[in-house]
Amino acid sequence: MYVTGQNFLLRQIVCKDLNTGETQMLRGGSGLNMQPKIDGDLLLWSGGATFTGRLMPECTSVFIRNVATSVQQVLRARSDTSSFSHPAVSGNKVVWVQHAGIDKNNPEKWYNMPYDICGADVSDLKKPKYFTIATGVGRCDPFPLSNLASEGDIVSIGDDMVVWEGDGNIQADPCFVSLGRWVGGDSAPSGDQPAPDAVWWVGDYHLQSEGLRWDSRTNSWVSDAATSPCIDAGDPASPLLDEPVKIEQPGGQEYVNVRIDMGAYGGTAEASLAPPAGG
Ligand SMILES: [Ca+2]
Repeated sequence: MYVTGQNFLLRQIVCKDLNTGETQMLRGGSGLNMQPKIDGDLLLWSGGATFTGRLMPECTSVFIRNVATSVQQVLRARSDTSSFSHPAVSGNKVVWVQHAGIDKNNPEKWYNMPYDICGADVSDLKKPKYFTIATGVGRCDPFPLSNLASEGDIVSIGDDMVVWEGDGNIQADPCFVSLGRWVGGDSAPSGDQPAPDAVWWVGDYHLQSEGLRWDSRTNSWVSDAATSPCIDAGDPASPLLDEPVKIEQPGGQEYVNVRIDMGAYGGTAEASLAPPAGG
């Protein structure tokens, strides 16, 4: 019989068959097992991390078990830079939340990091067919140990429909004029680190538009070859704030603002304006 004692963070999955009354205790090989989901004979959960007693981040794996055959395996194995959590299952398809590119020793690469929605067809449990459903759709801590109890569902699946919690960001190239980047430096960079003598060149985060885009260098409205999907894509309930309501250009072309923009210049007098509809 399993006894938790005082180590309330040692968790396992308990599985009770309502027909036989039989109860099983299931683990993924280590101290933390949580977020169980079941459909048919397929049971999913996340965990596998050893909790050391300190409130520090831990990455987790996703486990799968066929409760009829007792075949169990790691569906996605955690690493120091990737964590898999919040599984859900429907039929032979499973989904989960994936955090990639994290660093549990660096808070900036742990807290509130973007997550992907991934999944697999597990018709053959030994040969899952993995797929990615959407990338960078929301943000959360991969495994918020400090707040275990309040961790809610993020993704679910029913038949062939997957639903998830997103954060309102749209998944498209925002078409900034230019991105900030490290430039120069005589010595070779190492890994992701810029050369020690490189300098940060501040980007221009105005949104490109085939309509009107404010050019800070010339202090004038210009047109680009592309139009950012972030123009007029802000909160529909928000007022325009300082965005121009309408601009008429010489020649009679009229640019109308229908909604606040997303991005750094949304709500400002330098917000880009979309090209006229149909033109
Ligand atoms: Ca706008």
